[in-house]
Amino acid sequence: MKISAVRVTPIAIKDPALLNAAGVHEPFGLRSIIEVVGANGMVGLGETYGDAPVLGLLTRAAPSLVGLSAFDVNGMLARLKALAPQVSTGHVEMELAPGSLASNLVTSAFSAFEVAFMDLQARTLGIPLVELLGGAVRDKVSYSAYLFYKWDASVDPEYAPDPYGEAVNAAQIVQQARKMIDQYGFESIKLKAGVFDPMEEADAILALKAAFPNQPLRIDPNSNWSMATSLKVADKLRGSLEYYEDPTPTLEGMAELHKATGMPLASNMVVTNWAELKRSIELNSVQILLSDHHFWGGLRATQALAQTCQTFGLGLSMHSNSHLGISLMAMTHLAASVQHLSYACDTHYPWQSDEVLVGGKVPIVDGCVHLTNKPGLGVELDQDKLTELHEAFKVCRIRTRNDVAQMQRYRPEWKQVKPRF
Ligand code: GKR
Ligand code: MG
Repeated sequence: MKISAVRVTPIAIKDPALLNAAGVHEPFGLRSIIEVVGANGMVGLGETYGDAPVLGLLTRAAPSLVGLSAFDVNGMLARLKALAPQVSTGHVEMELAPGSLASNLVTSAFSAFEVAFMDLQARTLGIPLVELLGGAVRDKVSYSAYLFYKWDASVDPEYAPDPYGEAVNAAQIVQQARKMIDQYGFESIKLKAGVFDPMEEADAILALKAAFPNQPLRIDPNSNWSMATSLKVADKLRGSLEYYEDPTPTLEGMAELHKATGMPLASNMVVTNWAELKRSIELNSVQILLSDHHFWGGLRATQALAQTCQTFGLGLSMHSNSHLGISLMAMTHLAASVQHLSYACDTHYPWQSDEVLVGGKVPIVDGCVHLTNKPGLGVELDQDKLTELHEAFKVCRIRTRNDVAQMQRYRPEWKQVKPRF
């Protein structure tokens, strides 16, 4: 079944002032929404980063995919590869924004189109997308609460008010967790760290443990801690963490930390491609790999990644960036198809107030997103919302995510330093 049109629409979605190792989230996150239209009139959906480098490749590639079979993902990859050398990024790259990494461009674009192709294939066959991935081994996928230190929206009129307010200490983090868990029923918790004094951040984990004794806990300072700091935090949190996510930079650093502490280390930062995975296995740097279909090469590549992790005795979980419901459903169909992906995935979704889907936000119930029997990803695009969020993109000053520059608006002396503590 031939593809008759491909549309790529950049959108800007409101994002709160979430703090991380690089700085602070800008008031808008950028996403690209992909529509692949089949000759049968059906439309497959995809979603990925909206940063200029990847958007450039997606937009350039779109017309070249017309006429391909919706089942020919290899043909789609060949066309992307043929175009990629002509795309020059000309942008500063930010490690926390994989959408701006030149090395990931083709893989990111492939992943986004692969989801849309597979959504169209599944809609054409009248089956849920998960069936194209071998079928569901679970009918719902667990997600963890994803807590952030953050500023209140009043810090800058560019931020839209959000229901969570400020969180700059352990008590406010516990409040944030309570609110998020009350609303979504999450059964595990991740704290984004790397912002304040590491011992205070470890205290926040202990406060969460006291408040939610049955919830598995994770802390992720995005490689912002030295070996000495990572060891001190490990001592303090021994027995309190499900896994210790990206405490310290480099594969060598993570291997040394694991050897010294025996703690399970997880990463979406030191293992971001197959070459790094090979090296990580050689060094025993990372025991739990945090996958992300957006830059690991799509849904089927992530299934291969799961198989590889299983073979080498590694655990597999999933991390996220700011995203909407198409990405959430792609993550859900993928995670539902992989037995080995047994940790709760993390999602930024509760932080997003905008949505492009008919009916609004995808429900998260008891911490889970449920699969349905609807064809494809099971969601439909709301064209009015898409237009509205595209208009927001047009007037928005941001073209590539830059949390460092955003922080410098408030603290001109701020620099990205790694590790900071
Ligand atoms: O959105 O600030 C953020 C996160 O830090 C994100 O950029 C990371 O990619 O959530 C991700 C992570 O697990 O490191
Ligand atoms: Mg992480």
